[in-house]
This record gives sequence, C-alpha cells and structure tokens, in this order.
Amino acid sequence: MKRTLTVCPYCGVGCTFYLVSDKGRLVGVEPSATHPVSRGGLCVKGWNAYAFVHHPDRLTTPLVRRDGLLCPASWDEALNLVIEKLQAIQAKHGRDAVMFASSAKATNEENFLLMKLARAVFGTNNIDHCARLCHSSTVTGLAETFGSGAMTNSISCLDQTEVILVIGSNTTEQHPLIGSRILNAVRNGVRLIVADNRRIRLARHAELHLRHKNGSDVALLNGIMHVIISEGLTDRDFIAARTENYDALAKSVAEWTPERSADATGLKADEIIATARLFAGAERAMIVYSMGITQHSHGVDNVRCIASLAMLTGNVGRTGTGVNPLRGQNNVQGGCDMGALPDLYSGYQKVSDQKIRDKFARAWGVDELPESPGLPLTRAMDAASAGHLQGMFIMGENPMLSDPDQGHARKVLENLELLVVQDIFLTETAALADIVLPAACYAEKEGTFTNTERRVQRLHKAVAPPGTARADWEIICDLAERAGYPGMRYNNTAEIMNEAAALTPIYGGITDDRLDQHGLQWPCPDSSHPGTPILHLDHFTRGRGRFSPVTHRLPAELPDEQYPFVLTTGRTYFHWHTGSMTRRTHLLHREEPRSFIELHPDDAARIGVRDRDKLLVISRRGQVHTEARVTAMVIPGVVFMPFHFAEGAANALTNNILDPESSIPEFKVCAVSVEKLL
Ligand SMILES: Nc1nc2c(c(=O)[nH]1)N[C@H]1C(S)=C(S)[C@@H](COP(=O)(O)OP(=O)(O)OC[C@H]3O[C@@H](n4cnc5c(=O)[nH]c(N)nc54)[C@H](O)[C@@H]3O)O[C@H]1N2
Ligand SMILES: Nc1nc2c(c(=O)[nH]1)N[C@H]1C(S)=C(S)[C@@H](COP(=O)(O)OP(=O)(O)OC[C@H]3O[C@@H](n4cnc5c(=O)[nH]c(N)nc54)[C@H](O)[C@@H]3O)O[C@H]1N2
Ligand code: SF4
Ligand SMILES: [Mo]
Repeated sequence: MKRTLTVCPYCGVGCTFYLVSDKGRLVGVEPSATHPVSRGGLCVKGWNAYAFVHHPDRLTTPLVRRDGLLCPASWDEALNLVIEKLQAIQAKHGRDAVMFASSAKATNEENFLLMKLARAVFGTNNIDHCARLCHSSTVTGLAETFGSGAMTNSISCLDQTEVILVIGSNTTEQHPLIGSRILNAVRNGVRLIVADNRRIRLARHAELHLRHKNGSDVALLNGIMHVIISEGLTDRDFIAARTENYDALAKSVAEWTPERSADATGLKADEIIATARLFAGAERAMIVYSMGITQHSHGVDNVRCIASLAMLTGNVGRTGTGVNPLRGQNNVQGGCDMGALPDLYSGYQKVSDQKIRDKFARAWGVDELPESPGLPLTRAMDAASAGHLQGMFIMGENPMLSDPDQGHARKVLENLELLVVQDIFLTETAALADIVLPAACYAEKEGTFTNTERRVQRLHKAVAPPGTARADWEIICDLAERAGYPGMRYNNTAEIMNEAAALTPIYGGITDDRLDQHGLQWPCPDSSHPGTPILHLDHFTRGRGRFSPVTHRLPAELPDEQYPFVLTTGRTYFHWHTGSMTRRTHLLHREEPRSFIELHPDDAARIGVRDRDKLLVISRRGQVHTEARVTAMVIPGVVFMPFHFAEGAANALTNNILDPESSIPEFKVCAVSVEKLL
C-alpha cells in the first residue's frame, strides 16, 4: 500500500490527508495528525474523498457533438476544434464574444494558466469563476474597507478569542473542522453569538441566537453599532489611530435605535442590546461569516457593516479577532488570488492599471493585454441572451445546477454557438456541450490549493487518471500551443508557480519546495518570509481602515399573496453543491438521497402538509417537485432548500437579481408558494 499526502478536494478548510492506494487504486483515506487545522480529524466528506475517483462515470475520452450526439473523439480532433471554433467566433463577433469560466476545484497553477490563456492568447478579460456566486461581495466590500478581501485571521485564532459572532454561516455542516473548533472553544469558555434564523447546530451552543428575517442583516448590524456607540463601548484609540470616516458611520447609525432595528429584523430590542454589549465588551472578538451575508442583492453592504463593526470595537489586527469570511470551495481563495476574475490579475492587481498590464505583457511575451474589465460570470448569461457572447469555455463548474434561475441558464447554454466543458464527469452542463474535455481530478495531479486562511498547500499525485483524461493545466497548455502561442510550455506545475510567484507580490516567496507539510500563508513576499497568519497588524492594506456607512435595502423579491413563503437556499453536510462528486459517493448519497424542503410545523399544519409529503414549490421563474421535511430548524414563513439535486433543483426557483456592485445573485431570498401534491 502507498500513502500520498494531499489536500481535501471539498471545502476551504483545507484539511490534508493521505490517500491510501493499492496497485494503482485508491482504497481509503488517513488524516494527517500534524496538520494545524484538521489535527488528525476529517469530516465525512474527507473520509470518503477517495470514493468518486474511480467511479465508472468518470470521463475517459474527449467527446464531440455529431448529429446531435456526444461521441468519443481524439484529443487532436477535440482540441483543434475548440481552437478553431473559438477563433472563428472572435473573428466574427470580436474578442469579447467568448468567456472563460475557471474553477475553484482546480489548482492555483491551473487557474493562473486559464486566466493567462484568456488574456494573453485570446485577448479578453472575460474570465471569472464561482467566487462570483459566493464571496464576490466580500472581495468588493473588504477591498474598499480594509484593502484586502481575504480572511484577516487564522483558524487557530478561534482558540484564542473571547467572543465569536457567527453570522450567516452554518459552520458545523459547511466548514466542519472549523465548526468543531468553535464547539471546542465554547466548551472552553468562549461565548458564542449566532445570527441565523435556522436552528443550526451551533445555535444550540450559543448564548444568543438571533433569528432575524432573511435579508435584514444591515438593519441588525446598524442596530448593534448604534448601541455600541450610544453606550460608549467603542474602541476610541483604534478608531482614531487606524481608521477614517468614523463620523459618517456614527451619523448614519444614529437613527438605528434598537427599537427601529428590532422592527426591521423581527427581533426584540433587548436581543440587539445584549448582542452589542457582549460583542463590544470582549477584549477579543471574532466575526465569522459566509453565504448568509454575501448572497444578497445588498451583499456588499452587509460586508461593509461587518467591517465597520470590527473596526468600531478595535477587533482587527490582533490574535483572536478579525473579519473572517469562510471561503467555500477547496481552492476558491486560490482562484481569486490567481486572477480568475474579470478585473484583476493574480494578487488583485488591476487590469485597468497600465503598469500592471505592461508587466504581465512583458513576462508573457505579448505586445499588449486587454484593458477594459471583462464580464462577471453572472452577467455573461445576460450578455449571451442579448447576443453579445457566443462562446463559453467552462472548466470545472456546473452552472446548469448552480446558477440562479435554471430556466434562463438552460436557454443561454443551449443557444451558445460554442459550449466547451472540461470536467471529470458528464455533468448536467457538460451534457449540453459541443465539446467535452476529460480532466484528471485532485488525486491524479500535482499543484497547490489555497485554503480559507490563505494557506497555500501542495497536492501530490496518488494515482493515474482514467483513460486518456489529462490534468487541467496540461490541457490548457496544449490549447495555447495549438492557438500558436509558444509561451505556455512547462515541464511541471512547480514551473507554473514560479512564474505566478514572480508576477504576484503576495505569492512572491511561494515555491513548491517550501510548502511541504503545512504550506505557507500569504502574503509571503520573498523566499525567506515565513508567511502571514494575521493581516492588517499595524496598518490596513489600504492604509487606514474605512468606515462605509450603508442604508438598509429590502431583498428584491418579498412574499405576497400568491407566493407567501420566503425561500432560502443552501447546503447540507453530506453533499457538495451540484452533487457531481458526492452523489457518486455511496456513503454520502445514502445519507441524503433526495431533494427536500424544510418547512416549519405551524406552516405545515396550516397548509395540511405532513413530514415526507410530496410537494410542488413554485416561484415566478419555475417549479419543482420535492419532499416536505417538517422541522423547527426554520422559522414560520421561511422554507429552506439545498441545491444539490438535479431532480428537484432549487435553482429552478431562485431569483437572478444581482448585487449591483459585486454581481452576486440573491440566492438567499426569493418568494415561493408551496402546495401538497395529491
Ligand atoms: N457539505 C458541504 N460543505 C460546503 C459546501 C457544500 O456544498 N456542501 N459548499 C462550500 C461553499 S462553496 C460555500 S460558499 C460554503 C457555504 O457555507 P455556508 O454559508 O455556511 O452555507 P449555506 O447553507 O449557503 O448558508 C449558511 C446559512 O446562511 C443562513 N442565511 C440565509 N439567509 C440569511 C440572512 O439573510 N442572514 C443571515 N445572517 N443568515 C442567512 C442560512 O440559514 C444558512 O444556515 O460551504 C462550503 N462547504
Ligand atoms: N441556490 C443556490 N445556488 C448556489 C448557491 C446557493 O447557496 N444557493 N451557492 C453558490 C456557490 S457559493 C457556489 S461556490 C456555486 C458552486 O457552483 P459550481 O462550482 O458550479 O458547483 P460544483 O458542483 O462544485 O462544480 C464543480 C465542478 O467541477 C468538477 N471538478 C471537480 N474536480 C475537478 C478538476 O480537478 N478539474 C475539472 N476540470 N473539474 C473538476 C466537478 O465534477 C463539478 O462538476 O454554487 C452557487 N449556487
Ligand atoms: S472539513 Fe472540509 S477540508 Fe476538512 S475534510 Fe471536511 S470537507 Fe474536507
Ligand atoms: Mo461557494
């Protein structure tokens, strides 16, 4: 038996484990006892992360559509066709008629290369990835307030704080090894506040559980800040020494009395006052948040309020404090860091900056690079239906199930002149493609992933890919070569990282040989730098932290007579997003086999529904069949549905309205009706 140390392919916690293989086949997983985050533990997905790798559904050969059917083809034929068609579309409709979707499942090296392919070879900034659907509000909101959109502190800080505010994060199910860290901390005396109207597991251990209305976080946080200011609980020295624009914030929250905040959130004024006192009374307090904050048409405003709350109480730049957006996918931090974003190169360097463009153009041996920012992924769908986008190259994403308003997404994907999908399985999206390219998965390649605490860690190849499947980076290099670009020849992924590091100051000192065992946390500017566990130590990345006051805006779609329930969507412990991997993992699928919707017992009684009844859920966009799960997890008037299931797809219902600044969809609030199927 062989043991190969690598990184979990599921969530941003970034646990490492050994893949155990026997004669070229994976047979199990052993956790790494010394890893600073997982410390010998794994969640159920990690323990089972070997199981999908050898699934018989794995793609083994390229597929090309002939007479309407996807048929096996040679790599030569498939790759030449991709290049020929992309170039033909650009010749006819202009460079920006094609879009590249990168992947938070792929490595840093692969994300770097896809953005290089888009920019240097195809001359377009139309490159983005699922961070758009996820933490784009964080990237925008924290860049403005702090100058850097990443988690400010480290996971180990959870052991060294006094109060943790968890807002809009179902941590024990979605970041399990961070969730268990929080539970341990609470056992050791840390005080916990949970602001999430679902009765998530952490809520049972919280001193205060705020069950405010979906979409009312600005009203809640403004109310909390009002109390902190009016009771004199601010950190005056921190505000004076490290921040700007405090007066504007104070003025704006002055009108947010606890009573007004209570009215807008559905909470009691006392709960808001108690939260303010507990949070501001601590010497060290941490804020942990995730999609409950970001996935709103006012997601950036939510993030601004969170940044303000932390600065108001001096909780930035020290151990056991900070603003901690938990990044979702195993490498979504890395996808952003590597510049798979329409307006930024790697290291958050702006494409609009001539000096930056010149630097990349020189390194890549091209005359010029495109200047205007490209399309965000979520706007690409609308651009395509308006006829501005004809070709899409999607690496490792499944928008047919993960994009809002599935009916709209399907129409767009079906009508593209060219859809190329590079995946490990024939997903719902790949099934619509003109050309499908089979990729190697995490267990079959080398490279690095960056976890939520900015820790860059190495993968190691444990087994060979199935059939003729190839690592994403090898496919991208081959495409570049066939497009006539000679600047993408690498012998291994270490050479790609060297190029990325040379162009990306925050990764400047990251080289493969320094990453073994537990990786390095960026910023790591040079080869002797030990990495950075805590950001903004004595000044913010942008200099002074900026208070950005905001006004409360309601979600775009609220319940009415025809659609009386608020639908909020999210995830479960056992499944991963669109289920491509977890629904092919026997032990996980067995635990959660079917689409369901959580419904409060009072609502269920009122509409005559019992547990496990078959239901029809309808929104203005579509309808789905699903099954009732009658539970006090949710509050009356709110229903919750995971988006893992192709049959009973939550995104047939969701609203395609976007935050104007971050272009994130409002996945967390839309209006639906619920009927019992007879
Ligand atoms: N098992 C598993 N783990 C995962 C994933 C997975 O698919 N499966 N996906 C990964 C990814 S990419 C991500 S982004 C993360 C997401 O991790 P989370 O954000 O923790 O997960 P969600 O279920 O999307 O939503 C979290 C919570 O937001 C709450 N919420 C809804 N609306 C509001 C609101 O208006 N205000 C507040 N305060 N809360 C609200 C919901 O009640 C829910 O409990 O998980 C990662 N981890
Ligand atoms: N209703 C609703 N919708 C949501 C959300 C929500 O909360 N509610 N959350 C949103 C969020 S936060 C996210 S992050 C998105 C996620 O949306 P997606 O990223 O579209 O979802 P995944 O299922 O993770 O897709 C990853 C794909 O990569 C493939 N893959 C795995 N490994 C590799 C590899 O090494 N190479 C290649 N080429 N492919 C690989 C998998 O088979 C899978 O098809 O969903 C969003 N959609
Ligand atoms: S907590 Fe996340 S990284 Fe750790 S084993 Fe579970 S899914 Fe993998
Ligand atoms: Mo995500």
